[in-house]
Amino acid sequence: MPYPKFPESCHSALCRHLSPELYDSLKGRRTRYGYTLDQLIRSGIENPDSSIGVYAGDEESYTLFAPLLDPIIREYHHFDPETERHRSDMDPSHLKIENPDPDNRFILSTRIRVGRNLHCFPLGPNLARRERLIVKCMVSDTLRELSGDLAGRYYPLVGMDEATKTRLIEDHFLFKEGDRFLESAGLNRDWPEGRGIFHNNDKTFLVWVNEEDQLRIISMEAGGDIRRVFTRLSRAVGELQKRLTFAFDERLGYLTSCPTNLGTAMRASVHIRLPRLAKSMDRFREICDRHELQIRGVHGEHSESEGGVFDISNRRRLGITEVEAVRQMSQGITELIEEETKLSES
Ligand code: ADP
Ligand code: DAR
Repeated sequence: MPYPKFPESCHSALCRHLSPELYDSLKGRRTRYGYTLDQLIRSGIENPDSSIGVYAGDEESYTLFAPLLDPIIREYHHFDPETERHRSDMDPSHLKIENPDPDNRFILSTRIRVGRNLHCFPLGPNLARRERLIVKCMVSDTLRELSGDLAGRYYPLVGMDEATKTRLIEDHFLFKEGDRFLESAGLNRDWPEGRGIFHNNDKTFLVWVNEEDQLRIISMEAGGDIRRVFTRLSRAVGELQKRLTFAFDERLGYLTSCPTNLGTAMRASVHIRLPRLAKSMDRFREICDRHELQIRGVHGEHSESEGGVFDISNRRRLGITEVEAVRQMSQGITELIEEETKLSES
């Protein structure tokens, strides 16, 4: 394939960091699992409106294509993969925070998720059909062994009726389908085979299987008790890693298909109603930028806010521990609530 032609409108990390010279130096490389540069960049080529534009196909992608991936990682995470090492800390006893909204005046719900992929398997973009089914069996068998408040059931997408699927998506439990970025990256191949969702009876602990990552491990509940949500997630991840080995790199932390999720692979978010700040978006964004918070809509990535409700979460995932990222998010939410209160009293 010749050097791609990026349209003028393209502002992705891919088009900013892939020079013709770098393309020529990497285009002949292939990982042990057969993953190539063209596969790595396909999503960003087919979707020139991508923000990043690349997806790794296996652990080796992060070393073999490091001349392209390292600058993208450095820019997004403000972390230098050549000189820094990721640190992980999921110990809830280190998380000294209070509920930023004990009277439930602003925060509707809290959700904290981590992405994980199984060591010794390719990542999603490069998983063969048979490998994806093996991953599904290993993960669903492990989930079936969980007990107590984590006990639940795995629901395969194959055979799930449309009404149930729609309800789970609208209730924010299940992943959306048909994402064009994931499609181009090869993450939707053989859909819906091998995909599904596990959840406990209260739907406060859920696991997505074989979406963008092989596992998205999720703890969520109504209200703003961020510490309780984190504690449940930490306990669940601890149980799973007794039985499963996750792809982990000393420099980059937990490895994921998208480089934006490396490190903790964690997104800690609240759905929060801020109608007055919604009318002062410059001030809203200034507070979020200062606390390195990301603003999403009520249906997650690529969606809009509704009725003054926003999805606010940590933006950084790499070079920061899980405890530090949750603490930073909580501090940012506290300031947003203080500002919303001030605006409502003015
Ligand atoms: P991810 O968080 O896994 O990167 P998305 O941003 O697409 O993926 O969000 C996935 C789903 O989780 C969406 O339905 C979104 O509305 C829901 N969600 C995210 N944060 C919260 C929250 N704090 N409370 C309830 N639902 C949430
Ligand atoms: N849409 C892709 C990925 C951006 C990060 N979000 C993920 N990984 N879900 C893009 O390059 O814009």
